[in-house]
Amino acid sequence: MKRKILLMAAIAAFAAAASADCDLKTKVEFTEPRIFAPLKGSNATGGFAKIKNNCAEELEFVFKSADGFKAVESHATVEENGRMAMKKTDSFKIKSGETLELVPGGKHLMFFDPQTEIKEGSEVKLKFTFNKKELTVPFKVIPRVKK
Ligand SMILES: [Cu+2]
Repeated sequence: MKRKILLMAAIAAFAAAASADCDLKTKVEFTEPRIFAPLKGSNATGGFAKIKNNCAEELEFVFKSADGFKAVESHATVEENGRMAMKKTDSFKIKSGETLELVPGGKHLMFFDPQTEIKEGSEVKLKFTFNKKELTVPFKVIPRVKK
């Protein structure tokens, strides 16, 4: 009987270690989180940032939603038949200690159908999940062409 209890304790300890909670707010570092202000007449725009994973484990992140936009997607840019094309992806993965760069012409976030005017200089709140835990990050709206 005693042995069984010890075994169960060991399993519980292992389970706790496997889902070791990383504090996303302090361990996931966003540098220059930004969105291009949508051009007039366009219903889509892009978002970019550098995202560093300071957690001990690999993080898989999913872009869930953005305030003021009807829909969002994560995209990678791939070459197809000599042309660069955007491809939807369900998530991005960042290894421990590594930085993912979301840049124009590379991996990026996409926003569709703004429901309100997305003004330059304002902030849009983006919701992500990192290993299924939610994190909200404000992204700054900037002009598409840097003045
Ligand atoms: Cu795209």
